[in-house]
Amino acid sequence: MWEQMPEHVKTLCPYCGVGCGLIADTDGPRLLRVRGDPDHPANFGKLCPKGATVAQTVNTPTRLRYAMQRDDLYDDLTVCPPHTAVREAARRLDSIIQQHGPQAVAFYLSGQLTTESQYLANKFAKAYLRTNHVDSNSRLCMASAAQGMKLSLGSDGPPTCYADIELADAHLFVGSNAAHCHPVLFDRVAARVQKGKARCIVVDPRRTATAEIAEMHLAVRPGTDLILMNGLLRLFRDVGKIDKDYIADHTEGWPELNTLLDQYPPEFVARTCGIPYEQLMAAARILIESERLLTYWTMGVNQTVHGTFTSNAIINLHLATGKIGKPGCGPFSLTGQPNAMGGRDVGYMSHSLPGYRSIAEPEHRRQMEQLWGLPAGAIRDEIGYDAVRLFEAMESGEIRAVWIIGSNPAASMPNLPRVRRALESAELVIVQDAYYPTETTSYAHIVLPAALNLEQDGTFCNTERRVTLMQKAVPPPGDAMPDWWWVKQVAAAMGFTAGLRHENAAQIFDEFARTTAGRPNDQSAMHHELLRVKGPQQWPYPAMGRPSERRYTDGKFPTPSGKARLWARDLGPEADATSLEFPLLLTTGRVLNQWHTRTKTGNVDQLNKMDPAPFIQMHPDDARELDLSDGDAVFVRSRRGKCRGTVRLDANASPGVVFVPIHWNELWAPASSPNEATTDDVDPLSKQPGLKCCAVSISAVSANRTEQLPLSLIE
Ligand SMILES: Nc1nc2c(c(=O)[nH]1)N[C@H]1C(S)=C(S)[C@@H](COP(=O)(O)OP(=O)(O)OC[C@H]3O[C@@H](n4cnc5c(=O)[nH]c(N)nc54)[C@H](O)[C@@H]3O)O[C@H]1N2
Ligand SMILES: Nc1nc2c(c(=O)[nH]1)N[C@H]1C(S)=C(S)[C@@H](COP(=O)(O)OP(=O)(O)OC[C@H]3O[C@@H](n4cnc5c(=O)[nH]c(N)nc54)[C@H](O)[C@@H]3O)O[C@H]1N2
Ligand code: SF4
Ligand SMILES: [Mo]
Repeated sequence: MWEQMPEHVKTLCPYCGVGCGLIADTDGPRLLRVRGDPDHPANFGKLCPKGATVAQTVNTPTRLRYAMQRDDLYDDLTVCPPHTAVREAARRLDSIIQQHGPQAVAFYLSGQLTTESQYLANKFAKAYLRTNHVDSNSRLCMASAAQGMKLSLGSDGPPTCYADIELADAHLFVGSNAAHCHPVLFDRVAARVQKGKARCIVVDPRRTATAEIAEMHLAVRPGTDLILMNGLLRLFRDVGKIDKDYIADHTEGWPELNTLLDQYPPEFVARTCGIPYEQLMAAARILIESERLLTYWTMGVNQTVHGTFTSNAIINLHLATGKIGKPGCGPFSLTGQPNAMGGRDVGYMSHSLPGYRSIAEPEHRRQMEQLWGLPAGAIRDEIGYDAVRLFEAMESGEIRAVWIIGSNPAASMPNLPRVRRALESAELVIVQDAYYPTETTSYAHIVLPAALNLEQDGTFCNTERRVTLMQKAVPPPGDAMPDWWWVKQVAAAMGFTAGLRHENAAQIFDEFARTTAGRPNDQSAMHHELLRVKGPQQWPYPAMGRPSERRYTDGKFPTPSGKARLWARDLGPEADATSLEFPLLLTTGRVLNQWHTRTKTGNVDQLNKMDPAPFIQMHPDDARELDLSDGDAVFVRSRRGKCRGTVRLDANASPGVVFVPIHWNELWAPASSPNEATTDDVDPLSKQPGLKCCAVSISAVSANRTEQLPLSLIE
């Protein structure tokens, strides 16, 4: 018997952090199509091609419908009833904990899960199992921006809102290809620029679709954005366009920063960033002339080994010019995944706890112990492992079990040769996913089928801190269940029931919301019923006080002094420097019509027609030097590994920089994942790996004939 469900259900797009509202049209049990929700303040009915085709990703032959298990990786996975999978997961986790302690167990979570699932998994691990090795794919994505905002402003979470887009008269994009990655948001910017109401500058080594609409494109050398941001602020200062009152009243650290800026004269900046001097000066003029500036930044900044420093430098520009906390102004970190904001709210990183609390702070641990009804000292005081260290510790045998929920690390982590060794050496790998197979299920001992966001109630929080209730539109297929449900079942089978008795997502949300009371991300007055009746709401949404769409409007910051911090950030050494052997830089990223490892978009014909195949984007000058032509098969080699691909000549690339999209990995294009080559060197402050920049060499496959021969013939 089918559950009776309404036929037009309000939910959300499962893809990017713009967080567009969807209406799912069903005939009861089946999803017929999705439309943009005209009432949702993120999109007012608009959708990009990915959002518009979500219905085709829900009921595919590749959906994971049943649990599976095997004793070891030499066996085949066999289908089993849910209770068997739960019992096996519990038994094997228990046995590892008995022998090696709880810290031999790790969780790897995702910004694509509901806040409720993120919260419960994090609580189970940190409060009951007592392991802080809980990290997430946000470490590869938002860690540097989050850390940058925390250090500069006292709190993670962007201060701006979408309504600022129409109020700004200048838009600066640093390392963001928003035209492809945040399309509905970018359309609002493009509309303003095209009407001549706002100016736009794009900083990206490649001439992207975002750069196409901009008045100015600065093709920076990868990894030099910090120098550029310091250089720009220096030019503001030199023409007296800083806000001395704002600096004095609301910030600390100006004298040190002021001194540092002396080291960033425009000649040096232009030369080091690889941009013409006149362009730098013209860009500075546009920004200096603007009254209301929004600076968007994403992976071109975050995924570098100094992403936190660059985030600080971006925020410096806004603080020193007083362009923050005012309409149409502010540093605007764009969130990648649909609910990475929710994940950060619940503290699903190895250093954090719910309500923007830190494991490292004794008072924060004490507060969470109280909220969770735990004895004092129950939460471990040592910070858990970040994603890169987590897989390193798996390789060395320190971490023996990992439960991966909603991510595909065997494709998306840097330095895949190491990640594969790590997964192979783990005693227990539990993979909870909505699709099968994935690159990561190859390493799974237990596979648990997850419901998609359209198949459950729950919340996502988008880039502008807006929480939307998603209502269940259709039932999940087979034995698939919401992610939190699997966590609760395994916990119960291990004997942890107190504290994990939640019957539904609404109850989990209520408990989570209480943990935010009085915190910078206060949403303690929110609950599912309120979101159902009043629609999506932004935090802060406190029980006491007023909600607000913009933060820091009073110039007060959640730091001990109440002031924001200006940081004097100087560039350290390059992580993976070019050399004679590896003379080119590899950068990686996205295309408009594919999503990450393609478990969803790979099923959609319309999308695959528009972005059909992987490629290696290369400037014609580089190709000429290497005697390569369009369509040639090549190897990309780095100090860690190599991948193969097909050259696409493109004058929009920067000379010396090749770009490979991240979407085609082992399942779709064997031996072609750029992550075979990328570096797992991390930003020391955020532990985010420098996925955007590594030194490589390129050579024609035909010039490497020996590599195609069996080893026995070569020797
Ligand atoms: N279509 C689509 N949209 C998505 C996603 C997707 O998979 N597909 N994923 C979502 C997620 S999780 C994320 S995190 C976002 C990512 O959104 P973006 O960060 O906009 O996307 P990327 O393509 O990873 O990188 C953006 C740009 O950074 C540039 N870049 C590389 N190195 C540097 C550098 O050193 N400096 C500068 N200034 N730029 C550099 C690249 O050339 C690229 O154009 O997209 C979200 N939206
Ligand atoms: N070289 C390079 N590598 C990168 C990046 C880059 O720019 N360059 N970007 C990094 C960034 S920013 C990100 S965010 C990561 C993304 O990397 P991943 O997180 O690995 O990417 P996805 O393919 O989105 O993986 C999500 C997995 O969860 C499954 N899934 C979807 N919905 C659900 C659900 O509701 N529940 C469960 N349990 N599973 C679900 C999907 O089928 C898929 O297998 O990649 C990172 N890796
Ligand atoms: S812009 Fe992002 S949230 Fe909106 S429809 Fe496209 S992928 Fe979905
Ligand atoms: Mo991301």
